[in-house]
Amino acid sequence: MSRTDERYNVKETEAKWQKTWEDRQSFLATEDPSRPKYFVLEMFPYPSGRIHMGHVRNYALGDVVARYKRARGFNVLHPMGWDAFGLPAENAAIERGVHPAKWTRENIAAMREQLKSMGLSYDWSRELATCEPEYYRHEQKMFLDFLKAGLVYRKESWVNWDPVENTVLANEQVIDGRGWRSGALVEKRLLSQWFLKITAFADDLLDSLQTLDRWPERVRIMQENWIGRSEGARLTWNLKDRDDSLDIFTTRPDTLFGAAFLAISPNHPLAGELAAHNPALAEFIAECNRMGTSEAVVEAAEKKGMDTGLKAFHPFVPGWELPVYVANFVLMEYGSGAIFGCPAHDQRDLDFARKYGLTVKPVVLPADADAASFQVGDEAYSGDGTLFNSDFLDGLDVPAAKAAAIARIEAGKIGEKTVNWRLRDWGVSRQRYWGCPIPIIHCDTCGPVPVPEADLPVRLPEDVSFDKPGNPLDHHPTWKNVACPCCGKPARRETDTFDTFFESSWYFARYCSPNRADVAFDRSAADYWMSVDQYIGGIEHAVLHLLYSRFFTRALKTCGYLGVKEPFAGLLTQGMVCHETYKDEAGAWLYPDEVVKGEGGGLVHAQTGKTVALGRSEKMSKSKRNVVDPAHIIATYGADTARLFMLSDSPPERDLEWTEAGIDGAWRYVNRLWRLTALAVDSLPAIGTAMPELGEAAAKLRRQVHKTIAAVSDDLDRFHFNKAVARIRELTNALGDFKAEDAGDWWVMREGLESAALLIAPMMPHLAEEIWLELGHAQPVVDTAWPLAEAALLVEDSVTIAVQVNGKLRATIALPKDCDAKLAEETALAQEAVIAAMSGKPPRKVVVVANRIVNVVV
Ligand code: ANZ
Ligand code: ZN
Repeated sequence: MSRTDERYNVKETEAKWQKTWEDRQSFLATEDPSRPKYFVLEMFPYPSGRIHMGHVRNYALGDVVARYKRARGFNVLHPMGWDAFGLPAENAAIERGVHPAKWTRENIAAMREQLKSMGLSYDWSRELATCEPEYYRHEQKMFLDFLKAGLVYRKESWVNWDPVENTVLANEQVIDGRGWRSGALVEKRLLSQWFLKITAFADDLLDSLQTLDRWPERVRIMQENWIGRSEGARLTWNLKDRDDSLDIFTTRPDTLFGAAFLAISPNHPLAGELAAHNPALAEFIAECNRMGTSEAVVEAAEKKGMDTGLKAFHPFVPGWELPVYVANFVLMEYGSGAIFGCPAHDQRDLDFARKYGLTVKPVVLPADADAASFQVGDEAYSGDGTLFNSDFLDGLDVPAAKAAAIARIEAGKIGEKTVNWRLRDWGVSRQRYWGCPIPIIHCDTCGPVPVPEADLPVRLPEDVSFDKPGNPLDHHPTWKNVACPCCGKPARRETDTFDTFFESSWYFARYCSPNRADVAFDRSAADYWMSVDQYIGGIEHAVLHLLYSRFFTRALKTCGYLGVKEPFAGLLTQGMVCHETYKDEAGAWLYPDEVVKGEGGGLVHAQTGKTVALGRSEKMSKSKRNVVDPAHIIATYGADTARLFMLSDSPPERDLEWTEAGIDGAWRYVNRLWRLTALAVDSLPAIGTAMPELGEAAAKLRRQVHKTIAAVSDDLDRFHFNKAVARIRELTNALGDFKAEDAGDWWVMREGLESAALLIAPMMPHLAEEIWLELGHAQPVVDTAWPLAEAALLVEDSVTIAVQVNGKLRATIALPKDCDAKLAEETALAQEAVIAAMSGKPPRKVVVVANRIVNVVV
């Protein structure tokens, strides 16, 4: 068979190289202080059972970075693991009777094989699964250390209760008033919970965002908003006919003369007290609580209130009484759970005032408005301006008026300047089985007692049943019954487990020494590897996971575990993988492989032939069936093709449109590059052959080769993977079009093919290895350095000039056109042939004729 007919055998080739890398332990990482380190990490997956295209994209991106940095001489750590606790495992147990541990471990095994088939350069010896006691024992210890350090406390608090999942949800797990997984309307309940004091680091979490200059601006802004620092004032209002007062928080003390009412949260203690004698108010409060009082719910809901009948005295104007309402939009968890409302300058207050017939008195005059006629209609005015209708504040601008009002408040000792944070402490208790047990024992005499360190880990019992609703740990017959570590009397274990964000808040550091049983991290290993140099994952984790990890790293530093406070120095948030959607005539979603092109060119159902409606492209999701299974793609076209397509079509942070044509194009490229090599290889000069004289076309091609090397390196440094791929494809086309005739041509062909193999290796590592081997190299690409571009070849106008030693031609060199004499002289004297001709003597004279010749006299 001639080589032209040979085909690239993807399956065999990819399996062969995966085995080679494994046998050679190519990706095993060890600390080596003599080399610069590079820790690249992709967000670890939840072991749902199968990888999806989002995973493929995420891990392909990470692998390019890892392999590229490796080739550039970095000591790379690139690990993988499993975020293995969580609800789906329990749901599987409830629905299918399979134990969460078994379900999870089987899923991990299946997904590990899938990941291995992608040829990812992971150090598998560092694999971890968070559901194993070898992992979670360390976080139990961390929790106890945080407790000692004052970073943990227990508090009765209102929680979001998901009536379907039977569990507490974090605020951020409530989306538009519904549970993030169940979609059920969330209710309020009062429970005793463990909290981590993330607010203790609020200032630093905010300020340090400035230092994260390799994070996307957008993510930093999201974090900033989530932390939500507000400068304002706390102010006390005296209540009429009561020996009592009300504290409010405001960011606009300048608008105090425009106040129309006070409002307290339905969960404010005063509201509760009044409701005890006021059934209508009690009913109103109950209604608010049914609706939920989280920010998201409140934002969406109609603003409602009820007059309590109480009056409050304005702090600056003797005798001015304002009504006090209970209002559904005032959150108990923010500020002091009470506000003053200024309808003219706050939209919510305005809507409220219109509804309940309260006065709307503007006190800030916009620059172009007239004081006599300015009015507020349906829209509150929240901009800048000059104060009016405001006594001692009249004539001041907003910032000055804020300062003046605060000065007066502080002078009168009725309040002070304060800073308020939107950030709340992190409630970590979950009434769930498949999570890390909270290492606490409850004793009727001693209260909550930490489990002694010697008794860690508190293992999750595996003999549990899921036939009753609620927490299996709670109804396990024996597990929770233990003696109190303090007094020895019968006591009960805490049956709550940690929020699963707990595990993902420190896993990155565990990778530094994942097999140490005695400690969470080997300190010197952590000092060597941390922080993660490049973290890659979905934008959906832009707030919580990243914020919790930043907090955890600080808490671990406080407790002496780690030396750094920022876990992730660089962050890349990748876009989604999208696909067209299809519906049949009945409106049911169809899978892409159920749809074909009909005779008329329109889309039809593959079996029934009936018309199919094409919908817009959306994120691949099971619910819309617009998914393509990566396993199928890899089995058909190989991992390299899938990886190449993932990288080539759009920049990583943007959404990617999955198309049949795109994957086809990638597949054809794989074959083209392979065939190009196979056809050329017999004509190529041996490895290491000195460069012969080059004709014009060869010199030109060579310049393209080196320009490609430089540009691709630059692209990869900036994560412009799609551009890098496009450039390598251009080079491949140029090599394919090149008609090699003489020795110089073939020499450049070799250089071009070798460069293409090395440059494409981070994206298509298997094909690169195969080509490299075909080109005669004994040492695989994984152990070969990144190619370097010759500077002189990067300039568009380069000239080839002669170098003579004592009048005899010894070499030709490529130089930028019109370059300075010094570069010409240095380059000439560095040529091996020139050095040889000089036989160790120093040059007596060097004459450079620009763009023509370098004459060396010895
Ligand atoms: C009077 C006022 C006048 C306000 C005005 C705003 C505009 P941020 O920026 O988010 O901190 N507020 C205070 N506590 C609240 C609570 N527990 N629930 C709901 N709203 C609350 O917002 C601070 C502003 O939100 C405060 O300033 C207060 O209304 C309201 F023209 O006070 B302001
Ligand atoms: Zn006790």
